[in-house]
Amino acid sequence: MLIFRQLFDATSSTYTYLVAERASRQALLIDPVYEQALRDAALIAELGLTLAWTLETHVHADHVTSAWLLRERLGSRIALARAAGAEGADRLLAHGERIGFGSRWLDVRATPGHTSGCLSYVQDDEGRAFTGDCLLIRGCGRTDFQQGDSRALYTSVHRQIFTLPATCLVYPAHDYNGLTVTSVEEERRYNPRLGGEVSESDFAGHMSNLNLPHPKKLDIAVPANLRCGRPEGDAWASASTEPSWARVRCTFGGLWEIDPHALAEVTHAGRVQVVDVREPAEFHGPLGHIPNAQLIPLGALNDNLATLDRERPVVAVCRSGSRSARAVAMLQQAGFAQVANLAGGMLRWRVDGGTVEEGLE
Ligand SMILES: N[C@@H](CCC(=O)N[C@@H](CS)C(=O)NCC(=O)O)C(=O)O
Ligand SMILES: [Fe+2]
Repeated sequence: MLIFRQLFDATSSTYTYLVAERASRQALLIDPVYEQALRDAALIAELGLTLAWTLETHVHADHVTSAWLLRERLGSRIALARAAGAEGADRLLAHGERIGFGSRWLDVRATPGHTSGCLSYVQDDEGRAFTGDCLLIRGCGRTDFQQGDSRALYTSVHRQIFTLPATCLVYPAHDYNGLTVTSVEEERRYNPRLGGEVSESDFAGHMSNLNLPHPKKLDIAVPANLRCGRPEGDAWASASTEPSWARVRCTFGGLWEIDPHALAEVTHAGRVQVVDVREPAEFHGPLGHIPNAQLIPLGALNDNLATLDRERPVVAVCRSGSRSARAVAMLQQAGFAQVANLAGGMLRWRVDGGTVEEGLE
């Protein structure tokens, strides 16, 4: 059984795919986006997976890969086509090779045309193909830069993709219209550029008249991706960095969280403000409250922001972590930069042996 997730970067309309083997928890991430590294790492952690490889379908022109960043953080290895000409990868792939994860694998198919180093990855059971910018849903990648070649693209699609089983699902690297998935059969029949009776010359005629503006990030993305996403200078290296005021983590839901033991480390030192957003009866009730916590019920938070020090981190607390999650969002909206939710609230704080005032034993 495989675990499969399709993830989206709205800025570049890029799809990132997480594929993992359920039993071994070994995972692959195809075409990860730099600005989404925290989200992707959070999902991998929440699903209890180990990221074995990041795979690129090609050297992207419109976004920077997070391959290097994820290798730094998670110890994953980087693979892409030898023909892509990038430096810093752990493995350079060629047509016919396999990338394994647990007992499963993806087959590597060279599908040049959008770029000369484009690869498609086909699941071992041929249930899914990840076609990058070779075959898009009712479209295909442009062929007017990065050694693009419409005749090569035509051949790649017809020989490497359209020959897969009709029911094989096709997952592209982009969609600009909100479409998510297609199949080999559908594209063979309905792809207006490449399907049906379209010949190589018909296709070349279509492609030479696309007249698309160049991707906005072309000049940043291509050189960075030729380094597998390793930053040069700090122009964009600061994106996706974790706060240093405590051991906090970003959830897949985009919320900063702190665990009870990590909070205990910083409350001792008095480095954070603990804001308890429960009602007064709960604050003084059997669960007790964290020493030095400031009581501001959630409904009164927005009217009492002035009582908080904006220079010091704020940790929001409630009974179970739900109301305090809302408090974190409110604080962030009000411009507080360093905020986190106590995961599991007072219930988990007490289970984990955190000290309390006023509570029952
Ligand atoms: N407006 C987008 C353009 C992105 C673009 O050109 N995408 C390439 C893939 S890297 C493509 O082949 N697009 C096909 C199309 O737009 O039909 C941007 O600035 O990033
Ligand atoms: Fe591309």
